Amino acid sequence: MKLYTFFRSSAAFRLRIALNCKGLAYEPQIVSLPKDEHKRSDYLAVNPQGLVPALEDGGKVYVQSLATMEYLEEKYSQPPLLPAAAEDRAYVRAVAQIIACEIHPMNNLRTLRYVKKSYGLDDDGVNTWYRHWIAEGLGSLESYLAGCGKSGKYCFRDQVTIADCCLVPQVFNAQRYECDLAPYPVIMGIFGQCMKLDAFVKAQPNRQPDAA
Ligand SMILES: N[C@@H](CCC(=O)N[C@@H](CS)C(=O)NCC(=O)O)C(=O)O
Repeated sequence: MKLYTFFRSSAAFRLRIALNCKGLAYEPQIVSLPKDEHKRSDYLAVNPQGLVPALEDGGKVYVQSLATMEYLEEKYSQPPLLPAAAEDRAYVRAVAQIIACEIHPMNNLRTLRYVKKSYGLDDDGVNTWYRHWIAEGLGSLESYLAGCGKSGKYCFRDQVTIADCCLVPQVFNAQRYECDLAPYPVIMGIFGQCMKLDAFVKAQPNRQPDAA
């Protein structure tokens, strides 16, 4: 397998965790976002959307991290990253989507570049935008996790799932932007438990070959 990845990409980080959890080896193909390598024609030939990550397996390319994690789950079922019961799967997918569909797009590189350029924001202005959407997104995620009563060591009881693969990179991102994470004890408790696991530790940004 080849993973088109960038060390700071939280969507690529999700896949690195999922691949590690399933014990699947991959060859990293580095696509630098600050150098705009994701917009080069050779990468657009891999992923026409021009976004990282993309996963190549068996000569086929898979894009969109949630869809790709579902692909991995179907093709390489062990250990499972989804619970057995339909209602629990729906909960895990909801947690993953709160992060990947509601929080992450507001704070993506192209969004930050756009608000900076179009509204003449300086770095403080961009950080205010970033922290606003983190506070709103993590606040509602915290309420959802606490209210559902399904979380345990991880987002779903004591089973690592795709929800954790999404939660940990989002917290890394929020830490990078120095967001106040004290209001989210459930999220931070899960984060702490995940970061005791090799699969998560090895996938973190500063352990990647392009992190130098
Ligand atoms: N929904 C996509 C998001 C992919 C995405 O936005 N990746 C970011 C890096 S985390 C990216 O390539 N950004 C480039 C840009 O915004 O220009 C997924 O889950 O794969």
